[in-house]
Amino acid sequence: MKLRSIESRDAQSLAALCQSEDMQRLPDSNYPQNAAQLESFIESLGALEDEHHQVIVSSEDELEGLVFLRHQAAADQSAELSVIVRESARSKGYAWQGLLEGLHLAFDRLNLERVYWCVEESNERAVRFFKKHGFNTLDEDIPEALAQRHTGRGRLLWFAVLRHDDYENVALSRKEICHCRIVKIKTVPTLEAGALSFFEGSKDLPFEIRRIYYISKVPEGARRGFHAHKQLKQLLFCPYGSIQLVLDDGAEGSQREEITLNDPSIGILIDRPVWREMLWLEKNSVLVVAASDYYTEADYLRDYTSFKNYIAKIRQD
Ligand code: T46
Repeated sequence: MKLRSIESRDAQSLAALCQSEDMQRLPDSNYPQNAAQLESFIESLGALEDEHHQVIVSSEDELEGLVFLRHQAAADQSAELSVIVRESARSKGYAWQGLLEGLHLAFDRLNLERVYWCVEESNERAVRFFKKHGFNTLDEDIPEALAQRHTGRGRLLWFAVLRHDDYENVALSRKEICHCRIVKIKTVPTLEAGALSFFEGSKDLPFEIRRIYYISKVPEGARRGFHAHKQLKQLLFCPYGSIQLVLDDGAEGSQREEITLNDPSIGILIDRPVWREMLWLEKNSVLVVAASDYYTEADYLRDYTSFKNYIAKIRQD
């Protein structure tokens, strides 16, 4: 996926997005809701060479969402960020990628110092999304002008990111995901010639490596996995691109947890029977796996109910 400027050919798809519940929740978004008005709105953005409004598009240039920065305040170089994705683009990583790209836009292209956004506490899906990605709600008072724009809405949770925050890795500041360790792979930077990452068999991993496999040439949006292993231990990492990994430990009442692998120096050590699903956020991203044993189909649990039963049984024993 990527962000690009809005063009008049987007008017039709944008009109549908503007009528969505998420868009309706935003006060004074300024977006007209029918295609004809949107076309003139888009023309006016083009005339202003506006960069504050961008669409999220798939690698096939299909419109998946909208990112925009509003109410830029000169005093503290801040702005308010909104990310809206169409319903069919949910759970495919577009919202997370859109948020990251929106922050890049704010800090790298528009030179802002601080970006705010808020969600209604009752919007459980959105609250879960930000918490899951490691963003903490703001404790400090938010600027008066900002708060005033949202008066009349339900109780709001505010978030803020500063220019120098490590927002890309905010999710990686967690130590584990679904009880599986997030591992820092040793990485040696080379001046203007990239970086070299390595791990050494019995020194860096709690198992002997018997097999290495990698998954490549996957189109954007494709999903793989949907299974767990009974015994196999693995280190998963993404040396190129961006892949979302979803893990589920099968325990009663537990939540599925997600992490975006987009940093060659980060690995996930899966050393227990955990259900896994992988979503390719960018085409051609590569997933590499170092495994503790040879390939054997008998170690797979490829049916979710069998996996849950298996977990219930080992907990009982
Ligand atoms: C895992 C996730 C992260 C082999 O013949 N040898 C191998 O070493 C592997 C891994 C697979 N295969 C065969 C089995 C299937 O016929 O390759 C085919 C595709 O495997 P699968 O559908 O299991 O691929 P993914 O991407 O769903 O899962 C893979 C691993 O299989 C799995 O262990 O944890 O990556």
